[in-house]
Amino acid sequence: MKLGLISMSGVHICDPQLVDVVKTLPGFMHRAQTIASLPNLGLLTLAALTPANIRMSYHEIDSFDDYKDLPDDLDIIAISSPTAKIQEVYRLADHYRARHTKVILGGLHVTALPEEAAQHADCIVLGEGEIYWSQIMADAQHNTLEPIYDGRDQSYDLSKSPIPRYDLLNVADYDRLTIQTQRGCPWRCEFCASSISISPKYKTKPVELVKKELACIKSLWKKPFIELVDDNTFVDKTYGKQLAHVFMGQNTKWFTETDISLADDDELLGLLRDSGCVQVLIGFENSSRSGLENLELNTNWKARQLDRYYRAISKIQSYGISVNGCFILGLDGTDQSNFSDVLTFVKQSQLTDVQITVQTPFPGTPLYDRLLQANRLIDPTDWSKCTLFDVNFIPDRMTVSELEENFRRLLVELYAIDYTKRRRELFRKRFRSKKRTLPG
Ligand code: B12
Repeated sequence: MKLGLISMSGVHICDPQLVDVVKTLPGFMHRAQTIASLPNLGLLTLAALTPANIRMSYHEIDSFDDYKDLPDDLDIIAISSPTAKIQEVYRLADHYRARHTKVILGGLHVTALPEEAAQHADCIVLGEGEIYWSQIMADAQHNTLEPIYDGRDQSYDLSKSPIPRYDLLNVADYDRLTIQTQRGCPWRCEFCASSISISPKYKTKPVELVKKELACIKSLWKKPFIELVDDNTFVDKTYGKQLAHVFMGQNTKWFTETDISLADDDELLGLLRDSGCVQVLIGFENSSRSGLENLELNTNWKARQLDRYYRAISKIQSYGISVNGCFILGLDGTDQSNFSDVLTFVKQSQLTDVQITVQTPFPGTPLYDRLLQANRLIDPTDWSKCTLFDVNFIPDRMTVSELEENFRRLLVELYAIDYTKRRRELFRKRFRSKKRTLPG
């Protein structure tokens, strides 16, 4: 049996005016190109659970049209499915099924909308893929593939995680490689369509396993840059410290995503800097109280942190770890004045890097359900707009075109080449020269 693991990859923006604008912004393009070359860790993980008697290949394509680059003797294909390009995935799936190649679909979008996905697949997999993958492969070999494997009510034990098959990659094609150390998040942000949708429970991978994954990457690439594809790495500070020790002395730079509670732990910050953590990405989400209000559904956590945003950024950066702040524009409770608020916040906080996105109602999120209910989705099934840069909802305090225009303008202001350089130079001058020795 020959299995093709196919990732619909690349980055994607629909709005042609926005595409024209971003082309003129080297800072934006550079970040987009860097992340666009990340591999599909989900598929590499499933590859590691695939029996040795199945011949297997891994492919990244940008759109349906690239199917011509895929081998033409595949018996079965497994495609990964971010929402933005799901229509391309369905076209590819339909194309292969017409040729009697079996199609397996799984991932975040399929888990959110199983009935839709099932129309284009011989088999859909819901929830974390590892739960049923060995069985799916055995069933496929016996020609007894079920139409649905539903792992949504189960939680995969990350201590059983296999080492992803990084060896299937031509590592020279990548700027950085990824490791996942945790799934889920204790916070329940209304918009979040990330790992929480397949892992409602926050859980971490044992650090011994992370160490093995890092060693595997280093056997293929001596001095890699590692991006942890986590949603909130340092919820558990004790775990964070153990993780820092995994990277210590490895001569490896790394980056991850977390929340501002990181600023509360000086020992952890010191360890992170000494272990090569160069940047943390933090979802501040907005700089205005009205925008943050009720965004986090459990305890309104995000709004409650606003007063300490400046102090937290300054503290983290003082350890030589730059902060990449993420902001969402178009949140309920914000009007056009919010664009200049965010710009002022970025300037005054001295954030080194910044990412802005437009509020995006991904299927399966509480945000999607709320906006659908309120009749505020422009096209409830236009999944191609789920890019984080396209507007597919009616904002509550501005028009759609006001949101789009102001967003484009803010992008130009934040990513202007001079301003981007100045932010990074300021950080380098103030913080990067400092050295810190390990405690104890
Ligand atoms: C790395 C990454 C990328 C990489 C690689 C994408 C990839 N396919 O893995 C690149 C740069 C290409 C990318 C692009 C985009 N991304 Co991205 N990306 C991520 C990131 C940071 C990590 C993903 C990851 O590696 N997770 C770890 C693996 C192990 O988990 P997983 O992929 O979910 O896989 C598990 C299950 O879902 C399942 N599974 C997944 N696929 C399959 C397939 C089969 C057949 C089966 C059985 C199971 C299965 O099994 C796996 C193991 O349990 C996430 C955020 C995050 N922290 O998760 C955003 C994220 C996935 N990206 C997102 C978005 C919006 C985009 C873009 C649209 C951005 C843009 N404007 O272009 C594009 C989409 C491009 C496209 N082609 O559609 C959203 C997607 C939300 C959604 N529901 O669709 C996320 C969640 C971030 C967010 N802000 O919400 N991204």
